[in-house]
Amino acid sequence: MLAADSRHATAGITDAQGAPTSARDSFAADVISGLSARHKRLPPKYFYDASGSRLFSEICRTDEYYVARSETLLLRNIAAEVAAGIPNGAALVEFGSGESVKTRLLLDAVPQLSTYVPIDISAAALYEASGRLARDYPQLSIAPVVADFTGHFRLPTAAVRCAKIGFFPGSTIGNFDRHGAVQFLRSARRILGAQAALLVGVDLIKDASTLIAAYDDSRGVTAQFNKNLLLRINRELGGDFDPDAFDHLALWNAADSRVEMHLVSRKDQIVNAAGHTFAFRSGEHLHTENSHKFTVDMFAQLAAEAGWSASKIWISDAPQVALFRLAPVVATNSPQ
Ligand code: AVI
Repeated sequence: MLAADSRHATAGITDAQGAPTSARDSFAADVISGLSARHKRLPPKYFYDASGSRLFSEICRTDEYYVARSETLLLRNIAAEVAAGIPNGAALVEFGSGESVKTRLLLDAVPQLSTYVPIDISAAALYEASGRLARDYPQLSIAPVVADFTGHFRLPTAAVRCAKIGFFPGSTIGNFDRHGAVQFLRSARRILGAQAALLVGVDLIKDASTLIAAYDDSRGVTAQFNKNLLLRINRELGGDFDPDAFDHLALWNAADSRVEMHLVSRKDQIVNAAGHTFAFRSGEHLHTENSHKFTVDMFAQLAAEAGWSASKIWISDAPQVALFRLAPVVATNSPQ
């Protein structure tokens, strides 16, 4: 069933002074500052309009993008073990739930859950997925929250008194920089409370050719996904980008342990967007995404910085990804 207060659980978007801003204004401001910077860049969160989300689902079905496939297989194998550690009446809280596809593996394996709280910025996708889940899991209270899960929001009343299990699959943690990842894990700890656990999907470092192919598939779906950012600027901010005047580039930056995606200008060109004019030199890069990869130790250390310890780590078959179950570190008094 859908929880009674679910339609009200919407967090507003505010600027630094707390004044409400529209999503379009924030997008325009980020495009103007990103394209005016010496090293041009755009935040990857803007990939996910309706076409971008469709393209991302298609990426997950390409032969090369192992991240989603390895994690789904792993989750299927360990679901019963994950379930065993979850108390009766607990709430599952998913950060960035999208279509809640992997969630069903957990919901099927953990009948003792009382509540599911999917959190997503896209209201339409969230309510559609919640409606489908409410039909398929009638015993579960479903309490969706429309919010940017990296910002401030409150959990719905249905979940407040339950023990909470956070769920953050898909290696999305890799799209943050280190500071952003620690901030997110800290805020998840605050939101979930002291009795919580957090299940996080993490992509592991592997050979460069496997990594690069995953972000530059042979059918060109990832290239289309990357260029959709330019088309979105055209659609929503009156831009005149020609996507054919840019090449998609995926590279492995070993020093920073991340796959980077760029769009590379094929010529000197002038582009208009959001009421501003931007000059691109031939060969100039527009940096669109970082996807950080970890060793088990690197991620355990990052989680520790945010007050979590790894209580269990599961690793998939190759190409390897990991699922970490994190538990809050309880502060102990130092010995006298
Ligand atoms: C959503 N995120 C975890 C994906 C990733 O692997 O960084 C986004 C993506 N970008 C290109 N392909 C997939």
